[in-house]
Amino acid sequence: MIDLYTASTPNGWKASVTLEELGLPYTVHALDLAQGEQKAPAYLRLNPNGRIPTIVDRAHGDFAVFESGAILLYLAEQTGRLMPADAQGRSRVIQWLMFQMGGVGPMMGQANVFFRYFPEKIQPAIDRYQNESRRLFGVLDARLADSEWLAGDYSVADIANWCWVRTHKWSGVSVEGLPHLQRWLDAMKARPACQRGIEVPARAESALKSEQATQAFVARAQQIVQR
Ligand SMILES: N[C@@H](CCC(=O)N[C@@H](CS)C(=O)NCC(=O)O)C(=O)O
Repeated sequence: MIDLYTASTPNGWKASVTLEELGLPYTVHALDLAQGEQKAPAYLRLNPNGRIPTIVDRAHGDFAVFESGAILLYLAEQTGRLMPADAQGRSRVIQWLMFQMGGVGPMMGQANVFFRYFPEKIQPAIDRYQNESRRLFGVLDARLADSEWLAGDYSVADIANWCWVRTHKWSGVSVEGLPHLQRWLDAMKARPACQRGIEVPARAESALKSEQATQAFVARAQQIVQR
């Protein structure tokens, strides 16, 4: 049995979508990020970075894994699924996973901070992170022009990238003119495990639904960013 400590965010969904794809039983522990539950001493013993997600593998001596990319690799390696076993196939998956961890996630995350959460609108910072996110979308689009999935067969690399790219409107970054990325976004969205995974720990209300919903979401996010 796996314990999953998470919240309704792209990094959290990466873990829950992977667990859903693998059909592994898991217990969800929802953390209230605005209340700072991720900084509680007991949680910091599992995740020294004080962020979500974290898993604890109860079947293997309560082994804790933090960092979403490391969680996806651990689950893939434990099950022998969502990543090939040969060195080159593994490397291909890890390359596109690292592309998300070092590029798509941080750039979209900072686009969110400067476009949505910072009270001051610093236009060069907004432009920098939105443009860089869009450039990375172009890299994904070019890859997906040649390949159905990012790294050969469907893998944790697709899951990691999708959980971020699907939130592109919140970051203010368009996917217009990127037909292969759009095709892949649609294919990912159609997968039942992806649909279930993004409802963990709870179905997230769309922050884009109304001005009121947007403001409420931003207010909570500001509490986290300013902590
Ligand atoms: N590199 C980490 C990033 C995790 C991360 O930034 N998680 C965010 C939610 S998406 C978080 O916990 N934020 C709370 C905070 O900053 O205190 C990972 O991939 O696991």
